[in-house]
This record gives sequence, C-alpha cells and structure tokens, in this order.
Amino acid sequence: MAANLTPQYMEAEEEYKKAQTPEDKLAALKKMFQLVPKHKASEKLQADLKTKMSELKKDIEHAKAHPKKVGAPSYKFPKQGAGQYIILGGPNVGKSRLLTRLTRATPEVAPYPFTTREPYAGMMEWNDVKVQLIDTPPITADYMESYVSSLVRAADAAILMLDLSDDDGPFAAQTVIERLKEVKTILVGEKPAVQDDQSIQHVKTLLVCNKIDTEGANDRLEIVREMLGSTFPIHVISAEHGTGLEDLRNAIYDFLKVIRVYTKHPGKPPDMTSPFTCPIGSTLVELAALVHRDFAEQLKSARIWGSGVHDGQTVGREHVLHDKDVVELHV
Ligand SMILES: Nc1nc2c(ncn2[C@@H]2O[C@H](COP(=O)(O)OP(=O)(O)O)[C@@H](O)[C@H]2O)c(=O)[nH]1
Ligand SMILES: [Mg+2]
Repeated sequence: MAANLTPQYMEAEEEYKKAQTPEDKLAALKKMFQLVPKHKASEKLQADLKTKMSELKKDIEHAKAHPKKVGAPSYKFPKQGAGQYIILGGPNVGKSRLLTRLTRATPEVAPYPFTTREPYAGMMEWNDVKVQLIDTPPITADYMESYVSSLVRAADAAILMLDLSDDDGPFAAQTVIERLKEVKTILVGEKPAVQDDQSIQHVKTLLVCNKIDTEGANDRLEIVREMLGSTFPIHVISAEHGTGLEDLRNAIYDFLKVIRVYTKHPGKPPDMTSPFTCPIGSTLVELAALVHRDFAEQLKSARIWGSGVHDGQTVGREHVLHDKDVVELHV
C-alpha cells in the first residue's frame, strides 16, 4: 500500500469496522486520523477520513436532536473470553442445538423454523479458557433481522451452519453468504492481508455441516465440498448425537489463533486458573495493555517463564510471547 500504514493504524481501522455505534465509529476514526502517516501518498486517505468524521459528527448531532421513539431492535454483546463467534445459518439447521451442546445456554430447539427470534449467547469451555458463542435468528433469501449483520461484523469469527438432511442445505448456506455480502460483510476462510475498501468487513468463518446422522447426508456433503470446500474449512457433525463435537470444540478455539499467558506477582506463584488471551505473535507490551490500561506505557521489563527463554529470564517490551508463558510485569 502506497501510504505505508502502520500496524497501529490497521488496528484502529479494525476497531472502526467493528464499531457498532456512531460514537464508537467516530472515536476510531479520530484514532485512524492521528495514526495515518502525514505525507503526500496519504493525502487522499486523510481527506476521506476528515469527510467521514464530519459526516459522523453531523449524524450524532442529528440523532441527539431527534431521539428515536421506537426503532428496530439492536443487540450488543460485550466480548467475553478468548473470542466471540456468531452462529449463522438458515432455519432449522441446528444452530440452537449446537449452542446447547457446546455451552450451558438453553435456547429453544424445535423442529420448525424461526423458533429463535433473538440472539442468545453462551460460553464454550476449552481447557482453561472460554469462547463466547452467539446463536442468531435464521437468514433466508427474504428474511434477515436488521441487526444481524452488525453482530457478524463485530464478532471475531463466524460459524456458518448447513443442514445435511436437506437437499437444499448447501444452497441455503450459499444464500446466507450472499445476503451478508449485500451488506458488505464477507464470510471467508481466512482474512485477506490487505483490505483497501474500509466499508467491507471480512469475517473468518468455519463451515459446520450438521446432521451427518441423517439419510443421504454423505452425498450432500460431497456437493458441499465441491461448492464451498475451497472457501471454508469444513467440519462435519451431528449436534443431536454428538458426532464430531469434540473436534469442533478444538477447531473453534484454534481458529481464533490466540495464545494463553499467565501473570504472576513478584515472589508469588502465578495464577494458573485464568489466563489472558492475545493474538499469536503478540508482544509483552501488547499483553501489558490487556492487563491494565496504563501498563503499556509504564512497562519497563518483565521476567518470563516459558518456551524459548531461561526460567525467569528478563525480557524487554518487544519480546514475542508464546502459548502458556508465565510473565511477571515490572512497571
Ligand atoms: N437428525 C438430526 N437432527 C438435528 C440435529 N441437530 C439439530 N437437529 C434438529 O433440527 C431441528 C432444528 O434445530 P434447531 O437447533 O432449533 O435449529 P435452528 O433453527 O438452526 O436453531 C430440531 O428438531 C433439532 O432437534 C442433528 O445433528 N441431527
Ligand atoms: Mg434456533
């Protein structure tokens, strides 16, 4: 990219894309504007950002002056655990059943469509961490709740569910992909490294083919592999009978691509019960920011126990962390 954008800028842009309120969007845009390198190659980008900021400011003022009386429902799920997944699919594919199998949540499961009217969240346990799963109302060619796309855009990843008991299953999944694409939300197996159009959000997605216990499921699975196998990682399950669920549970965690880091206080044993999770490749200073807002700036060094270091070795701010590292932060 000509403007040579920094990773910090890209992070702010990611925040912008995930923002669900005009206020959050504006805050992220301000950050992007501060972080954009100020030179010739980025002049157009700077101008675009300024235009967007002033439009948003107007929107916010307008909304304040004209408060909505009634509106479409909107839902916001604060992120919890190591990551947030949104479960998507047509009616009756088994989305709610999956949530009951992987979490303690108890959404209604029924053999007729549109039982789930509202999104429903649960926490999936994976070893010593938890992953948040959100069940949603179905998406069809002529029905999609207005708030669903913003939930998808805000999530860390998606599970697209497909019904192998139904000849139409593969096409129903394709419809979900297309409906979301219409609102610039693109389900992909892997996020592209660079994304120029800021209005488009890619969401990495696992394709989960459910009801493998039913007759003809294997034949339909062949069709699915041909249609979608090159786009998404495919997992085959029976949510009803439990087939493939442990593999899926592992895949859901692995796909987040995070590591676990445990913290300790000087002279005390580490807290091995609730790790922090951060993206693979994170540095000490990035972890520090998770532990405490002020720590990123204040951090001087750390001692670390784990892979690639001597026990208790002192490392600097840019040290790259590994899964299961134990760190003692010195501020
Ligand atoms: N045979 C079979 N039926 C399933 C499976 N998973 C879900 N179902 C059934 O499919 C119907 C719809 O399930 P539900 O979870 O409510 O679907 P949703 O509309 O996607 O939330 C229910 O009757 C479930 O019992 C499965 O793996 N195999
Ligand atoms: Mg449901």
